Amino acid sequence: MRKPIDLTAYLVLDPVLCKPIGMVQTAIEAARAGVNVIQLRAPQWKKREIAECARDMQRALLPYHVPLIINDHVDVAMAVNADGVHVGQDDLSPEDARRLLGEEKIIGLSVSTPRECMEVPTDIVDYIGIGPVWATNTKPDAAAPLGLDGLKAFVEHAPCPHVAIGGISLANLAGVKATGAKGFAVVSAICGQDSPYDATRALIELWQKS
Ligand code: TZP
Repeated sequence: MRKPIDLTAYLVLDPVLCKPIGMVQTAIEAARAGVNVIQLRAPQWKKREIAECARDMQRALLPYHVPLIINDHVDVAMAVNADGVHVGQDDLSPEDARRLLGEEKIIGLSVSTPRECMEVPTDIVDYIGIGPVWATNTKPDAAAPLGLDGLKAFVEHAPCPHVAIGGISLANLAGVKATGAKGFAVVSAICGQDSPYDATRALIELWQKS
């Protein structure tokens, strides 16, 4: 039996948006403010750079006990002994990721269509990322936005723990919570904000009281 994972507030780090203070400092501030999971996503980086950044981040995150998930690259996750990996529909399959990572690591999978949601291998995947809820500049090539009604339908049929992603901000977070979603994942609502700490606190407090 794998350990349950708290997905309430999930930060996805983006190196471009994090430029002002960097990925590691952004992760520290968000962890200090209470995020439950951090994912390192740097599609424009070489794997060596991702691995180096992941190691720096692991050292920095030690006091906070926040799991670090690597986006896409199972080999990098293995090399740095990350807590898990998040894969998309075109990446290495969850089955292969599980074969490589073993039973203890966290595996997340992105889903954007009802079919993808129905076909989630729930014996292998720990959680799904549902989205994009709204179109977002952070991932212009994302699938068609679901909107709140679409998200609600996914949430009602979600076969395993889940987190909503895509265009989520303070302005629409209460609507996301009202769909019954168990957690929210954000990039630009934290990365690149004047104070990632304050931005994270504000999101978590609003989620808790919505
Ligand atoms: N997957 C679906 S949308 C997205 C990812 C990684 C980006 C979300 O970024 P933002 O800035 O929170 O809209």
